[in-house]
Amino acid sequence: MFTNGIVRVPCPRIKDGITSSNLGKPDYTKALEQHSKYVEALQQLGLEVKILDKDDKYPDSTFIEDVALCTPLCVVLANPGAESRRGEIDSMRQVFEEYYNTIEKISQPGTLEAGDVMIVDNHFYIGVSNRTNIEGADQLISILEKHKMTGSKVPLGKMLHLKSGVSYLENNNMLVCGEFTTTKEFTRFNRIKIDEDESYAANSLWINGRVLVPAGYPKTREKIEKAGYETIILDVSEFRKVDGGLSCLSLRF
Ligand code: CIR
Repeated sequence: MFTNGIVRVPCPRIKDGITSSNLGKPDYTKALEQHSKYVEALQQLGLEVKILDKDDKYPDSTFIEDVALCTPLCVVLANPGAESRRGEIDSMRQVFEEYYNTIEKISQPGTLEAGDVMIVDNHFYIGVSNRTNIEGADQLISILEKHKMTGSKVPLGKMLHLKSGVSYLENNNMLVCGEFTTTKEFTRFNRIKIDEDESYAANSLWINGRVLVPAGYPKTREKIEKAGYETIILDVSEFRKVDGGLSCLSLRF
């Protein structure tokens, strides 16, 4: 169960965020509204949420999941592969001092964005992507092993981050989409396959027994409900325009 969450308010420059989509620029007012509803949902799920101020130096800074990996035993500051995001890490050490005795760090030439890391119990699947390189993944595996946890690398083809296409819903259930429907590391799970035309919703988010699902993906919602979960539907259309999904908007621990 998670007790804490950390989010960062979107900044006006979110319109300059990195994107591969052709959905237009985010509407800032709408992004703020959607973000507050997201925070309310986390609170409703029992999390104590720290809300960090917006930081207009970094257009993508609301996607705070990428800057750190929170484990039960330590936090690992990431080193984003996207150079425009590297400075987002700087202010985070101080934030984590309130929560963790042990703060680890991924360093050059290793790069890692925590959107590439999926936690299944004490094991961490690490996507090797355009943002997370082998060196970064190996550094993380060594850190995890030092703290008696384990990690393994999963190759990525097209997706931005590992969790753009796969989400663990606990109880052995995993949402999988696209290239991850055949990934051999995941065959041991009860895989719930997400249709290609709803691939964005593969980034749904389990929190304390319930699952946040993006609005507008009815087939995925139905599959998750059929698997026994109560869902909470959230509109995150403005974040989607800059490739952000539900998990990217918070750190949970
Ligand atoms: C980026 O490209 O870095 C941001 N525009 C979106 C980050 C999304 N984060 C995630 O999937 N964990």
